[in-house]
Amino acid sequence: MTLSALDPDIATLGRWLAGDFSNWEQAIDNPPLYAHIRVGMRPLPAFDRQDGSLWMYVEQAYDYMLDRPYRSAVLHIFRQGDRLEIANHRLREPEAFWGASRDRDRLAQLQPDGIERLCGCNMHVERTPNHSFVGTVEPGKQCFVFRNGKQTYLHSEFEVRQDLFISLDRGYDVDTDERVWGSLAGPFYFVKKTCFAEEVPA
Ligand code: CYC
Repeated sequence: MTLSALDPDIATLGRWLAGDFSNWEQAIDNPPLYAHIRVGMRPLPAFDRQDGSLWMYVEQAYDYMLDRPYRSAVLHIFRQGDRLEIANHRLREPEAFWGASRDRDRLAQLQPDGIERLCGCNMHVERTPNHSFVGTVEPGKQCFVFRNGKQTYLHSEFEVRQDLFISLDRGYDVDTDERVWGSLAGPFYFVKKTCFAEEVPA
């Protein structure tokens, strides 16, 4: 059985996202405003790729608690007409895979029945003329996150370049639209420290 080739834009986006990122430079420059955070993103070998799409595992952790990430997810990157789209999924047993973005053998154990799609949380993604992709969460304020005792909706935007991932996630109160959580100061700048691009299939 031969696997169909990845969509070329998906392959590029996947290679740029695939890595172990850190905002160390930003955290050192602005200690009170930015914690030192690591983001690990890596393709998932056990997932179907018949349709030109790509599946990746992502975890975000404080650098001093790398094996206890505060968020992990599975991303499904697929084409939607002229743009790309990323469907976010949660893991049914996140703890079982904590740290797996740095352990490919453990990552290979994650199977499609171990995840569940998050509705309202797709990212709409466009390629820019300046060698980057930009994305924002789908319109409608339907990506719900319960945090700090409040029901919030997510606003999220990101930009990715070959070695840089810039992201801004914030949660807003569903009733008052007041900001409840997320960066006060602005986007996080994550620099790629280890590259996993060669794991994205051709
Ligand atoms: C949540 N961040 C989310 C959610 C999305 C993204 C969709 C809501 C769904 C979920 O809980 O998983 C972001 N999804 C993305 C991005 C892409 C994507 C950027 C493109 C690759 O497909 N996020 C950061 C900061 C950090 C942060 C470093 C500090 C503010 O980038 C936090 N994001 C953060 C938190 C949540 C979140 C705390 C809520 C998780 C929860 O409590 O359930």
